[in-house]
Amino acid sequence: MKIKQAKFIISSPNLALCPDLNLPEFALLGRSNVGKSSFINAITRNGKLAKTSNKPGKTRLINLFQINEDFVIADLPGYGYAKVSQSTQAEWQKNLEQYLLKRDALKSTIQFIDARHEIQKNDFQMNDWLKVNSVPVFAVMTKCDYISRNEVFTKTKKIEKYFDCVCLPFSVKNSMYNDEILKHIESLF
Ligand SMILES: Nc1nc2c(ncn2[C@@H]2O[C@H](COP(=O)(O)OP(=O)(O)OP(=O)(O)O)[C@@H](O)[C@H]2O)c(=O)[nH]1
Ligand SMILES: [Mg+2]
Repeated sequence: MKIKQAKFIISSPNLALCPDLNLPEFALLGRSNVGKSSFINAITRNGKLAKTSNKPGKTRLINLFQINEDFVIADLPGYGYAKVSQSTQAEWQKNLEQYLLKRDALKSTIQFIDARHEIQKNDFQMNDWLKVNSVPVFAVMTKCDYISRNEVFTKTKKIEKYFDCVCLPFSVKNSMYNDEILKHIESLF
């Protein structure tokens, strides 16, 4: 698949305010700062589409982006960001769970893991929650520019084993990873 057009649709605080777009949807999950929003900009080759930041906690809402007339990406706030109040965190968790459990168009979640770090406790918790609730997931190991080619191979295999799902490598610095990920997304339409 070639990405010819990518557009921002809406920022929504909850499922009820997400419009029906009648396209397969993929939601990005992962720790704050792992590179979810950067992924959207890299695959669409539009550095300004999704807001990124080197400070965690940039993405606060469910941000929907439409790719061609083919699919939708939902950029979600990252987990593990402690700087918001407990009540804000609880509210967001409720909204997120509702979105993940009830969004009819959702074909799969994509769980992002930083290539530099081991899988963290909250990554496992998120992955377990998805499995328990039968929400489909595959993994993307991002920031692969920080590690060697050998490590890319061994680390993706390790994530596949731990999460029992496909794990594909990615880096915003190297477009050679894009095609495999887009091909996998397309196979899930
Ligand atoms: N070297 C490198 N840096 C990356 C890569 N992907 C993202 N980054 C950097 O990581 C930082 C965080 O990226 P974001 O895309 O804002 O992270 P996020 O997961 O959307 O974060 P939240 O919105 O807080 O959940 C930014 O400084 C990016 O430039 C990558 O593949 N390689
Ligand atoms: Mg973000």
